Amino acid sequence: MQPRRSRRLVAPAAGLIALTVALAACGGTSKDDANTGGGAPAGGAAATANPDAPLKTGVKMAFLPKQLNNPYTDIEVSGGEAALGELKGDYKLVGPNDASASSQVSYINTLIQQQQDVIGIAANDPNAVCPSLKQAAQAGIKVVAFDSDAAKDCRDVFINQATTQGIGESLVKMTSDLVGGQGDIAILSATPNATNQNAWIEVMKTELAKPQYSGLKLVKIAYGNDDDQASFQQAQGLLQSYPNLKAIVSPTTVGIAATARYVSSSSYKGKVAVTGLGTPNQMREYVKDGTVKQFALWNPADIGYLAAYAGVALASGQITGAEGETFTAGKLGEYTIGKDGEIVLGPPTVFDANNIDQFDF
Ligand code: RAM
Repeated sequence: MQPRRSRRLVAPAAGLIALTVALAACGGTSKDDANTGGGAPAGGAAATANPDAPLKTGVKMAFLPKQLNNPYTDIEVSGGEAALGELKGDYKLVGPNDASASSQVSYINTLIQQQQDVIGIAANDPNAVCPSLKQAAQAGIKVVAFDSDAAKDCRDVFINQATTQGIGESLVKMTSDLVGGQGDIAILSATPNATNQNAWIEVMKTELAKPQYSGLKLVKIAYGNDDDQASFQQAQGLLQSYPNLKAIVSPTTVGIAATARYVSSSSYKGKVAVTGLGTPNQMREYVKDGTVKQFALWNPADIGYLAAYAGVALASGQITGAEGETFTAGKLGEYTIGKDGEIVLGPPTVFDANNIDQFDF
């Protein structure tokens, strides 16, 4: 469930808090549907790993992120490109401009026709992509889910940025700390079908039910669809509809940046807390102007990097996706595959005014 040795994703810095790595839990609104496949890897159910197999060169790996017009995506796939450069593989990037449930299906079908060796996918919906991913597996293509999981029987491994439990816990704790444990809060999420956001929100709901958070009331979960304008409008709508709102927590880099932009130029600045998951470069100005006190993330480039190493290890027969298998991911070191093919990158980092200038992504 955890990497063999835990490490920070970014250089340690004063005031930086490494969040607790806890048990991982996958799932979300569609999790019951998504998990019915028995957990067999898409293409490797009967295969046996050969840990001594040399890594192949020339592996063709295509990255299919949630959407292309998202700065987070650009950072993620840059790590994949760097890793495939190190591995002498063949990097490709394709993807839709929106993160709607079925927007990735036609891309998967094209990648099958192109006979890619590995597809790396951040699934916009755990199930909508499944039939195509199964066809890819039948064609001998390895499937690495990263960032946002596909249903477990439709991929070989899942690169999780941090444990789902740890991310959900940290989102609630940051929010509670910012509002002194009291008041109405709202979540501004990505799309309603996103596997990763839905899994984090489930953990948040469980956390909010605990006695230490009894002063917090979740009044609304809104969806900005990982679209900047839609997220901006949703933030505005939340603040108008819920006059007692004390915080908006947005577990998406698009949502938190749009919320911070709205709040920073409104009368809510300094009165309503904004937190969630954001990139330091997008959030810097809102931390500097006092709109945002703290937020969290991991280094997205490391997700793409780890996904590429996992993909080439799969294509080389070094791993099959079974629990307990190990492989080395270049500069990130050795990883052990956890339950249900999950590979956890490492703990996220909390950013604030003291440390944000030490990060550039
Ligand atoms: C957005 C996407 C992505 C998520 C980050 C935190 O960029 O929804 O899937 O991991 O936010």
